[in-house]
Amino acid sequence: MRIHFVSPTHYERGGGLHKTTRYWTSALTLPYLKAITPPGHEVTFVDELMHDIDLDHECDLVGITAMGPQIARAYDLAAEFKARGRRVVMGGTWVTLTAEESLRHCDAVVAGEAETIWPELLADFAEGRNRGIYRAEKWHSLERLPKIDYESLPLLKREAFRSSALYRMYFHWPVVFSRGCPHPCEYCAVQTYYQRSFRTRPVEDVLEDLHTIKSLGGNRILFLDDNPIAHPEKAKELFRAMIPLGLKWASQSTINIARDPELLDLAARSGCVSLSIGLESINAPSLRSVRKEFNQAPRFSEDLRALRRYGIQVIALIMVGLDGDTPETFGRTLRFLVDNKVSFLKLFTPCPYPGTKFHEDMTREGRILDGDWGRYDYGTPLIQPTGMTPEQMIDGFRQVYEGFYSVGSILRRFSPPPRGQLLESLAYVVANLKVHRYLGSNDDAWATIS
Ligand code: B12
Ligand code: SF4
Repeated sequence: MRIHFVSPTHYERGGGLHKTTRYWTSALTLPYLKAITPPGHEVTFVDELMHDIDLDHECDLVGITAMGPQIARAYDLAAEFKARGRRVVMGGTWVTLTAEESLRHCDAVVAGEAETIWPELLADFAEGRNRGIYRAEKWHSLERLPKIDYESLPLLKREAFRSSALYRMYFHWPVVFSRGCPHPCEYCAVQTYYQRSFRTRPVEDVLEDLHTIKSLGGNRILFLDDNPIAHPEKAKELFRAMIPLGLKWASQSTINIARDPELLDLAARSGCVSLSIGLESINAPSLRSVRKEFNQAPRFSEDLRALRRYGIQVIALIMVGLDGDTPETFGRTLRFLVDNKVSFLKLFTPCPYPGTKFHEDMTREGRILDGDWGRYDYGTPLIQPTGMTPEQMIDGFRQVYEGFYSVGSILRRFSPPPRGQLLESLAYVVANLKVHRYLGSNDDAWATIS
């Protein structure tokens, strides 16, 4: 069969498609789906963030992935392809958690990990059969995962990578070490999708990927993991093995990385330069309201100091408008972020992703304000907050962003820069100034910083 994989972009508020000409990393879902497709099929793929989709592309089967607000575009694309006589299959986090709904938009849904079930679906389709929902019944061991062709990453600009030192510093090569997360945060689609399971790949398999990337000239890595340190001893084994490679890497992580001195030391020595950390709230009751109390807000300042001592830049992820927050929380949050010299900030209004406990609770309590999946982005009031009005939530959201990315705040947060990472700090100052300029000139840009 001729299979065409598609990763859609999301709609902007005015209805246009969000596009970019440059992106700092690339998901590897599409080349990975190609790698796990059994031999004998012809596979092509396209990521709409940077490339246009040809709805008349000659193929027998279209496979669509989607995350977050991309789902609205994904459903529209599925309808377009179906109208042109193509069979459409969808997969990924969102459709896994809404399999019945998603099936109304396409011919079949792959729910869960595709490794075991995708060959079965293809065999069925080749024989003219279709079970509709193909649910993976077990987790893959993650041992000896098929290799992707790193040169085919959909968002990698190969020519720019060869010719521009700046682009080489900017582009982060994606690598997966683990899947899942054992924590119970109720809003989180990851723990829901993985049912709080957690697995790591064998360290030698990850090293093979890292060597491949090095051989292509890459030295900046982005771990696509949600919480690579969930098994600290496994993470230590990886970090120890990475030290001789001399790479720089970034990842998401829980704040627990700052609370294990050996882990933090190994992370820094293996090249960790920045971490996106879900602090979520500086308010203990707000953390409790979504079962993220393991974060222990009162320890944040000490934790951030520990990370700073190693020169690790922190990208703070914060939710505003949780139960427990009031209008007064915004000012305190901003002061905390500036006083603790956080390098970069992503704010989120609470998002009730379908399938999560949070969505279930908000539905039961009649608090969902918007059912348009295309608005399930970072900055739309999607739930009725308890300690403020939705308008106050959005005003506070803007107020924190405006204050955080003001020139005064940027100066305060980067002077002095963390020890030993001058170049990284400079890159972050530039990124901060870019956001400052962008927010100043785009009224509706607040929901799209990524
Ligand atoms: C890397 C990543 C990103 C990157 C790169 C994305 C890119 N397009 O380049 C960045 C940081 C940019 C990003 C952005 C966003 N992301 Co993101 N991202 C991830 C992350 C951490 C890993 C995804 C990944 O590549 N995994 C590795 C691949 C191999 O696995 P996979 O994609 O799951 O695919 C497997 C199966 O799902 C299945 N499958 C997937 N698609 C398909 C399609 C078909 C046809 C088939 C057969 C099978 C199949 O097969 C694969 C093999 O088993 C996930 C968390 C997670 N662990 O899933 C979040 C995640 C997918 N992101 C999410 C979200 C919400 C976003 C954002 C809206 C912002 C945010 N809150 O983080 C934006 C949206 C971007 C946009 N423009 O709309 C949510 C999605 C929630 C949901 N219910 O949809 C997740 C689950 C994180 C979370 N905490 O909730 N993201
Ligand atoms: S720690 Fe992060 S990835 Fe894990 S369940 Fe909580 S929000 Fe999800």
